[in-house]
Amino acid sequence: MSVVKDVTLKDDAHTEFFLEKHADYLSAYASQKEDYHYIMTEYLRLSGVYWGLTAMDLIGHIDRMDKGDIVEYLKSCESESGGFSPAPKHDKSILYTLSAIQIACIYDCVDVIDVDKTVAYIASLQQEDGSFAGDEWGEIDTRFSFCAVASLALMKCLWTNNGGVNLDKAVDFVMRCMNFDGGFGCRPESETHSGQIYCCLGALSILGELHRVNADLLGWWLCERQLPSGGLNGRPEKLPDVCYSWWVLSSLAMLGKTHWIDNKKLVQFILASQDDETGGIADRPGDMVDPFHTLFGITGLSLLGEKGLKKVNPVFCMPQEVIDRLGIEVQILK
Ligand code: GRG
Ligand code: ZN
Repeated sequence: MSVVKDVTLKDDAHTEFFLEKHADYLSAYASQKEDYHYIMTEYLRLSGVYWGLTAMDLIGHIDRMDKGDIVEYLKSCESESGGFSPAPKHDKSILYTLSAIQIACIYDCVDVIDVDKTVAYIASLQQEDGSFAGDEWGEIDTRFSFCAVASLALMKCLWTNNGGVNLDKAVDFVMRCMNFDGGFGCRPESETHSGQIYCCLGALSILGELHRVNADLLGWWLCERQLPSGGLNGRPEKLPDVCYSWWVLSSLAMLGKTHWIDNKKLVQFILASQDDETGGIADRPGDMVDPFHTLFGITGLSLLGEKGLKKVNPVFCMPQEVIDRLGIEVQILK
């Protein structure tokens, strides 16, 4: 028997968007470097910087972030042989390499990155079957296929000067991770998960191969992620979580099917997950806020057309104006 796990929104749940409070929360988070939570999350710092910066840009407050400080930090994470770590003296990985490139693109300063070495690092992670390892330890995951393709595209090195990356094989591997339900997992024969769907559709969209998916079957699976509370879960029988307002909704956006879910109810769920005292957005109403769910609540609201927010690109999870400035086109199904 399948059980629907869900939450109930309170009658007095928040219904307005606390834009200024979120700006205060994100700018304080970036400056309170002695804070316990900040210190404990060092192992993912560079992605944390990308989450905060993107959220601040989308709500029109990027000027409150310290560009000099951020670019200097980014440089301190760059490896001699190419690639980025989350923090100095940590291991480099393709995850933080993408975050570094996203930050540099938002600040229009890709020239601070050693592009040739970064491309060589990414190319060195591709395997014979077209998949990508995340780092020198060799774990394979479709997340890393997305990171590789998105990083090359943002550096304008996807189609030429890509260090020998085999794009056909990269597509073949992603397609081998497609399941009977139309969704994608982290490796061939792995269970479908919304986060991996975002990564696989994103990679296929950048590579212009999105027409290979079964859009109706996958669209149906994705809209079944909406629960009576309006929130989305990442897999059947799981609780709703604000971050799936990004992983699921951006996937529907790539398939041209955001109208297949109840947009109004999803907006209500995201707004109910805000903290009106501290600012920030949590995974679900009443939980502790964090920068990750704050970004994906904001990007979800942006895809839903919430007023006062810049448009987010559904593939790169960056302001659309940045993608336009770079002259990058992604494939979106009609
Ligand atoms: C540029 C936005 C962006 C991303 C870069 C790293 C990456 C590429 C994508 C990650 C995709 C992913 C796997 C997202 C899911 C994250 C998540 C909430 C995982 C938790 O999964 P479970 O199964 O939790 O532990 P549930 O919600 O199923 O209970
Ligand atoms: Zn989450």
